Amino acid sequence: METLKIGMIGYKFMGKAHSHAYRDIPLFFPKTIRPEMKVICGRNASGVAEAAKQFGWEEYTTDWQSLLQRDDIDLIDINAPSNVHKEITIAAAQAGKHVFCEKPLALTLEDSREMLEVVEAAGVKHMVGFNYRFAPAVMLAKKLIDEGKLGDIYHFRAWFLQDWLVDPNFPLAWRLQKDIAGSGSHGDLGAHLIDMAHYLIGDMTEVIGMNDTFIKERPIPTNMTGLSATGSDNAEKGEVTVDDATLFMARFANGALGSFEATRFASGHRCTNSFEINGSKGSVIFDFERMNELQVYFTDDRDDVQGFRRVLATDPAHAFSENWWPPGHTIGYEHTFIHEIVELMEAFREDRQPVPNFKDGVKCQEVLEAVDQSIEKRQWIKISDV
Ligand code: SOE
Repeated sequence: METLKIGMIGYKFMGKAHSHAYRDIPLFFPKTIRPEMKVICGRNASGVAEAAKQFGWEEYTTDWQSLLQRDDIDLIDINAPSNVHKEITIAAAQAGKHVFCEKPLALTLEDSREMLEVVEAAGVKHMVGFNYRFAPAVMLAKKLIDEGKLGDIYHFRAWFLQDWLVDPNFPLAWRLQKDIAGSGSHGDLGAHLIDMAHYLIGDMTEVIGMNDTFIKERPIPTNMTGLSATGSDNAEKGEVTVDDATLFMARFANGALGSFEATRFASGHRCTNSFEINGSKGSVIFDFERMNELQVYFTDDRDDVQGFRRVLATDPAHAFSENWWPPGHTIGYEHTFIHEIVELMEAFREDRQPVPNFKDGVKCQEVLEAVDQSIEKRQWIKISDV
């Protein structure tokens, strides 16, 4: 197989990120399978037509069902809002298409489990879009942990802070409606932290959380919306049905303790997606806003140079970096998607499932659900009980 023919559903923020990745792969990763940008699909004919032209798709359509029936499509990329993930995934897998779906996989744990069952029964490849794993500095943290360089892991603390909802007049976007988004900061931002924890530390055994919705009603949008939408003075308001912030604590199977904070109300933080890991032999700190760097500390460094050092993860020794620029020439947000889709292409070349796949999506959803149950019941919840 030399090429993979893509049909993509959704054309906004993630649609652009994925399209950009498909375009860049032949240029920077010529040895992997080449994605063919066949058809882009969306509900609004003029919007999707414009996106097709701008992003470089061969064709566009507004009919996702007919897209799934085409013989010249191998994989369906779903980056439309979360409430349509399940229906499209199931129909795509049953039509024999491989599926790449944005996170969170589904509105509920139950739905995500059903999606996993269907893709497994259909024997197709499946991937879920946790892109931050693919920052080379994060992959360096993973390597150090796997090599035992940090020793026994005691702490994983993670925080994903944004501030785009601080303005009470920010409109009631789809991301604030439970029936479309599933949850708020929890599923949107917390899901990334949970996946990062699974990738770096391993399984969690139990969790306890708390959340709040600080602004309970917002103006109904008249014409929107992206994250950059500004305040609306529409007098008509609607109820916010998701969490604005969710915090939780966790125990990991390996004995480590975890703390997680996801919020859209951290004034001044645009996209602070960070973690710190402390082990018996050292620590690492990652901050997405400085995504090329990993702060590294080793307990056995000489006494007179003890302290965190800044490692720039852009050398050929770092994951994916040989395909980019000379050392020190940094990469950005869009590269996490390129690396993620290279992994998807490599899975086809090597005939295996990509990672992270729907099993990882379900594992994430289990923790999301356990945290929600713990908030409702005001008690610790075991992951094995959800
Ligand atoms: C919005 O909060 C958002 O774009 C998320 O939906 C993404 O998953 C995250 O990567 C950045 O923030």
